[in-house]
Amino acid sequence: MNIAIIRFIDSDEQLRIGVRDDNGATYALATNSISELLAKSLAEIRKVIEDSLDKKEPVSPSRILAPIDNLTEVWAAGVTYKRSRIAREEESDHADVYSRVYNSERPELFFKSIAWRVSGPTDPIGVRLDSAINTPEPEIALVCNSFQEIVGVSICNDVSSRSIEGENPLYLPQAKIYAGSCALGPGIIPIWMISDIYSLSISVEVERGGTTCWQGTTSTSQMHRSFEDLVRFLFMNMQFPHGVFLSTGTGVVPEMSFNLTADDVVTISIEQIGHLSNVVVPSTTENFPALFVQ
Ligand code: DO4
Ligand code: MG
Repeated sequence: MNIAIIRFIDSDEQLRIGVRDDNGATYALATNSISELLAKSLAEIRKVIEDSLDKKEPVSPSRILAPIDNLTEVWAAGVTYKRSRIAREEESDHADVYSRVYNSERPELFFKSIAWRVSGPTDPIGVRLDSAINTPEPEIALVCNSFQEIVGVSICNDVSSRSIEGENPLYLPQAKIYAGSCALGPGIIPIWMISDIYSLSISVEVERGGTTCWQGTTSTSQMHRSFEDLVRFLFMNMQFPHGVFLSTGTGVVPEMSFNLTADDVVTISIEQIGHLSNVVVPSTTENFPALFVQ
């Protein structure tokens, strides 16, 4: 049996944390938040989940939210796959920056989002109005607790502006952080449920006007670095008392002529983890009102 930790609104409009099984049944989890769970050790988290599966207190989600809350952060790694290195070299006048980081011991790690800005599986994702080339980035996200342990995995869409980053690598925060640029979900799969984290297929499909306009596939076997090493660098000289999501980089990048646009639907599928689908809208305040309330 596979299970996912989910954050949701129930039929009484209450925000809850639960565990959903393969059959779609959801049971209440004895925690008030994802951040409270991620403050615990892996052994404690496993016990909370197993106790809830023993008790089987059924709950009825009416809306699934992004599986992140409170002070838990999202960070991301870049240029961890050869395809990403080649794509950055194509889009940038500073190609050597990317080949140097690809071959260095120290990885590229960047801040991606605070929890309240993250889109969940029923929210839209955004494209910047001042960006000529936008792209989805399908990535496996490691979910780490406060003890630097990888306790689970999820799906992250590291939506990005290729043209803004390509213009100047110092524009990276603007290319990566804006309303609707980070989607996570649908849930967190506990790490002990994953059989081999280094051989999971990752695919992405963009649907436009009812037909597929771009798709791509890779596998975590193509990663140029180890997940443990990315986590080690992230926690070096920094604590995450409420846990952290670390998105591990994309191995699928479209050709330069592709531009993600409003009304496209992006679906990312990762083996053993699930599917994350989001509709694309312009990245305006009006389009992301829900993200301003936790
Ligand atoms: O170097 C810029 C970011 C690259 C990135 O986000 C990725 O490789 O996934
Ligand atoms: Mg990325």
